[in-house]
Amino acid sequence: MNRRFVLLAIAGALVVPAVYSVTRSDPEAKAKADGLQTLVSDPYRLDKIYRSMEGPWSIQSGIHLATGKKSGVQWITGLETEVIDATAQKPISQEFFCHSNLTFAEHGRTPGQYNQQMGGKTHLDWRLFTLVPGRPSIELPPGFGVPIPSDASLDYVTMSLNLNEKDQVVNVRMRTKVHTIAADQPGAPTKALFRRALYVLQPHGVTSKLTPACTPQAGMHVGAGCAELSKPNMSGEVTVGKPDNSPMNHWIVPPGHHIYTTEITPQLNLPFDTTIHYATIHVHPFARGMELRDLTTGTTIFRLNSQDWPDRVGVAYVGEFKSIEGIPMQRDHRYELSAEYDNTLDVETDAMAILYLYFLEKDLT
Ligand SMILES: [Cu+2]
Repeated sequence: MNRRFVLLAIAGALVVPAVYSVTRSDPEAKAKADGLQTLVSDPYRLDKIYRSMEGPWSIQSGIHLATGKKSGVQWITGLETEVIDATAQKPISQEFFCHSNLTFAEHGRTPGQYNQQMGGKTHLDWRLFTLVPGRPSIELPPGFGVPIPSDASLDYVTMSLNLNEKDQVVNVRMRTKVHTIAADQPGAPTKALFRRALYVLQPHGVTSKLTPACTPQAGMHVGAGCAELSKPNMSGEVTVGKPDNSPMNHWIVPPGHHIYTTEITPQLNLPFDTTIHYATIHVHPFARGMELRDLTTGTTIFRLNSQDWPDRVGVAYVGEFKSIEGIPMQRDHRYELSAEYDNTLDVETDAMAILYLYFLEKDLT
């Protein structure tokens, strides 16, 4: 597979520029040829307060990123979503963004089948990219990408929310640019990444008083929630089940300052020793940041901060980690994830803390 990629890349570099300039006709084709695919969602009418997972949402389904079928592999190198006015289609306040998910199409092949199609050398799961409040775009480091079969069918789910605006109706859409390139194009990545989501878990989850939560319910689309599941079990597999005593990824934060910590070694379940090249987090309002620690060496790997809007409820910014060199993660080390919350209200609030990591595929690079 490795050698084939290189050959394709070389062949592409020689042939493509000539063909390139002739085949660009309509703007959509041009955008695709330039490595961008733009998706505009249905309009969402925000006429009252909509909390996380309560806002209007939609699915754009059956998306195909590849312009031709020649290459066999299509890379995704980044994703950006912008909240725009529904009519004028100009950017407006990003506070109305709940989350978005780029996934394999729900009724298409399974991630296992896609991995097989990629020669059994990839570790793709349903989700390719998730964007969350404070992180409206992800751009992987130069030379890195997530490879998928070029005939893959994708779904894109976007959801809005409204935590503040009570006095006027706001009509929004989500406009998304997928950064994508065929493996045979010049400048295509050579280093493949796979994604993992790791959760801080707490013994007592959110009860009915704060649900519907920011978590998918059974029967919902695979891309519907900002978390993959309400209950990641300790083997690292995912289930959406009846409430029991398992720790939950959505919990209550009393007033005051709190640190929540979970050992994530079982969730991580790495296929091999590898390196982290991109990371970002999902948290709820009143979070201050998350930290990943190596328990075996007793060192902090990184801390990613979170900032709320200064004048309204909501997460305005979350940090990211990006590196070409990468940070080693070892299969036989133990790791811990923690989240810091500072609830400045005099009532309870709710919390989640998810770390999204992109790891180097060993057998594809
Ligand atoms: Cu959430």
